[in-house]
Amino acid sequence: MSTDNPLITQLRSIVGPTNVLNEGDLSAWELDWRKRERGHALAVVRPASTAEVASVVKACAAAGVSIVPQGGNTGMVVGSTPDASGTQVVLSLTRMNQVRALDGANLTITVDAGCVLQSIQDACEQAGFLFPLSLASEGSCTIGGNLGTNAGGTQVVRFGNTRELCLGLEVVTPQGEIWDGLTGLRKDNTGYDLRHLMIGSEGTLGVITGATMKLYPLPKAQLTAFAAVPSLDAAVQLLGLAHQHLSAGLTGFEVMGQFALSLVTKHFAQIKVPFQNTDFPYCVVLENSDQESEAHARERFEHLLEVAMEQGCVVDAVVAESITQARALWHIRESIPLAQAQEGLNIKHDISIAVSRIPEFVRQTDALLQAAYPGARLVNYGHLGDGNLHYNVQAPEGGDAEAFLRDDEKGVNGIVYGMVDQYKGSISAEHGIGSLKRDKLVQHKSPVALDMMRAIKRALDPHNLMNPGRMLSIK
Ligand code: FAD
Ligand code: 2HG
Ligand code: ZN
Repeated sequence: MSTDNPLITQLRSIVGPTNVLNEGDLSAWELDWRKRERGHALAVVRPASTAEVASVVKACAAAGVSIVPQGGNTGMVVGSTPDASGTQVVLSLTRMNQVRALDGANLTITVDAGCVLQSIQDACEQAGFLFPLSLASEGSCTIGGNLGTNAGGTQVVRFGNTRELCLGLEVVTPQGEIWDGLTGLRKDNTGYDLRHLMIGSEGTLGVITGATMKLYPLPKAQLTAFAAVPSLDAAVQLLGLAHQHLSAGLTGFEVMGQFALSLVTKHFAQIKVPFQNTDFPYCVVLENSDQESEAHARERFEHLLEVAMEQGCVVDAVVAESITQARALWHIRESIPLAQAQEGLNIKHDISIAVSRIPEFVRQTDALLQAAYPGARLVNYGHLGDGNLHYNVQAPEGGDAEAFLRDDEKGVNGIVYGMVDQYKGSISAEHGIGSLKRDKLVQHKSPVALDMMRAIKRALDPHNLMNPGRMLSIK
């Protein structure tokens, strides 16, 4: 074990020698989830407390060494792994994984930032509460990463993004100071809201070490349906009916194109997908959570589906009869990213457009892509309930990978993002910018907004030591 570097020696004395990794296979921390980029860290440092994080940040700041905060490393935009220079410290929060307090009367839970999302959901459920943030990566992503990216997921239509679920943060600043904002207050108008500045800042403004999050009552019943719809327009019509009939009971509304579903069948033969080999281009997963009873939930849900069938926006549907069946239906939807990874080269677009305009956007953009890249395969699915599409494109089979990845205005990204601009949409609805979309941010965000963002970054992190090169480039 090399001890040449005085910073490494200092870091070892702060977190203990076994929690500073700088030898052997560090791919779990250095390689991003999509395997797009492999970086090289000076060291991976694993503190166990907020005080240790503060000391690590102070030591790195004194040495002029930059820090990459990392949670579960499930991010989609290459934001949590080091660059290739071998000079950055990866600050992994996963040893900070304790629930600090659960306040039932205040409907809040306070947790360490390294808690895995699923462990928070489980702790809340055991105490009789719902923590509604839900993503397919919940078994390994952390709440710090969810806050860092302002993650979305499948329940946003009812509960909002991670931002809407957060009532307080504890943050270590780029200077190594600790800001304790874990108030749990629902009302607090005492100046700029620093919590909202930190949420979605992708590790560029400080290290989130703790969070106070909102809880909800557990629903009495939850029903899930998988419905075949004749078009994307029909899916939007169904969403309107679902809002009308279920109101706040509508907790999930996901759309999936048939090609996306066919990849699940192809790569995971054990998963049974309803309504395949039919003429219907899309399927929808809908979820109804009910605070009254199972019977009440079923009556409302079945009525909604009847009306939708009468109006022709649903052609066929199955309603889960048990929790196991409901999980199986959700599992189909959640398996799409993994099936896409198995299928090979793809370009992801995590976009949002006003829900009402999504069908028109998809018609026009599909046509442009097919004209430019004959045989390109559209893996179109996502959180239709909140207007967030994963409008992904799989390379044509046996096609030229280099031509497919061409990244100018005539390339796949250029075509899609050009249309997103025309529709006044966003190029990143929930995954963030990282390093993968940093140049795209400059092209698609207004210069005024970019100037304000850079001013904030320079004020809080004048030496550009927190996740440099991610989200914004600072000269
Ligand atoms: P990481 O990947 O480790 O980090 C992400 C970013 O946050 C980095 O910029 C990092 O520097 C920063 N960060 C991490 N921890 C901290 C901290 N403590 N303080 C400050 N900054 C920090 N995302 C969605 O929004 N919705 C989805 O539905 C969704 N589904 C997914 C499904 C799959 C199968 C996978 C693999 C990913 C999915 N994601 C989704 C993306 C990813 O899971 C989320 O972005 C998640 O919030 C990242 O959490 P993490 O702990 O893995 O963060
Ligand atoms: C999802 O909703 C994730 O499944 C991943 O946000 C999306 O892989 C993707 O494009
Ligand atoms: Zn998503």
